[in-house]
Amino acid sequence: MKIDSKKFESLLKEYQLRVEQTLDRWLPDAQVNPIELHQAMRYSVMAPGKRVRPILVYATASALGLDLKLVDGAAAAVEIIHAYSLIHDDLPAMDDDDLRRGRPTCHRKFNEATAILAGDALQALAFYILSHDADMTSNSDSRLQMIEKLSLFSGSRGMAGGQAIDLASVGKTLNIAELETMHIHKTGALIRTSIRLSALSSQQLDADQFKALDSYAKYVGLSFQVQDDILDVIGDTNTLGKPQGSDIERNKPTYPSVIGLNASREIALELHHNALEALSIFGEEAEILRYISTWFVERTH
Ligand code: GRG
Repeated sequence: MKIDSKKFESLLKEYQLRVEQTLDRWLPDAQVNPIELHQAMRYSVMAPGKRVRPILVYATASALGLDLKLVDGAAAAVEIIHAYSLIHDDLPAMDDDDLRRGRPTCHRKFNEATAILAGDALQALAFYILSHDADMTSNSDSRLQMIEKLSLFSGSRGMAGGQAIDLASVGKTLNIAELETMHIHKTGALIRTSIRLSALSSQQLDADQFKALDSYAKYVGLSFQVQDDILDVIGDTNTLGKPQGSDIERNKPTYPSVIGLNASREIALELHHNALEALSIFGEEAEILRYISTWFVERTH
């Protein structure tokens, strides 16, 4: 698809709206018992997030010429896993944050027990969607592989593992390789999975195309987090919707704290360059993915 920056903006809006409608369909009604739990799940998922992971699901599907209906379930599942991770990350036992997406965190709005349960229930809901969505691939082997990838990369060998490394690293000095490992797991794993789920929805993808997309996913997964580290230093709380400077305050190792702001910026741009390079076997159809990589390193929130 040939796009310019205006078209890119409108595609982002279209994908955000699309996943929000899908999420609304899958989330239990807030009036159904247990009411407080269902309210908390909706409160966190429907809060205004960027919907980066679903956007990647749809953009990859679009680059592969797939009907977006095929990946609605995958888009909702990755956003729901992300929402659960944010709820748990904000808990007093972890980052103990008061603000998320510009609103009180789930445990502040409700209570700690409800927030824990909302995260648990959301995690289960993501896998329910992947196993039940009738519009997804009719190939049960592909569906099983999607469930396998999401469970593997959100678990201890992916996102949850990265979070464990993150918590253990507070107050420690990490070298750049250790920092990269932490980020690749904590943030990169779910971003990479988002792209893989769309790739698995295609029955026509060859090995080279899969490798190229996975390589792109690896680079943008890391560039997104490097930019996040940069924004913790140069962003502002209102735009970010979460407290600026919280990594510094908590003495968490980040790219700027380990190598400085300028070198971090250079790494983000190098990752962006590598992401574009990875897509070189694709033509115009992957333009949306190229725009997303630019967005990740230029974003202000
Ligand atoms: C608790 C198992 C578990 C994992 C937590 C994702 C995560 C791991 C913690 C969230 C804290 C954090 C800053 C993680 C880095 C990833 C990141 C940049 C999250 C925020 O994602 P955005 O920017 O948020 O996509 P929105 O609100 O736009 O969806």
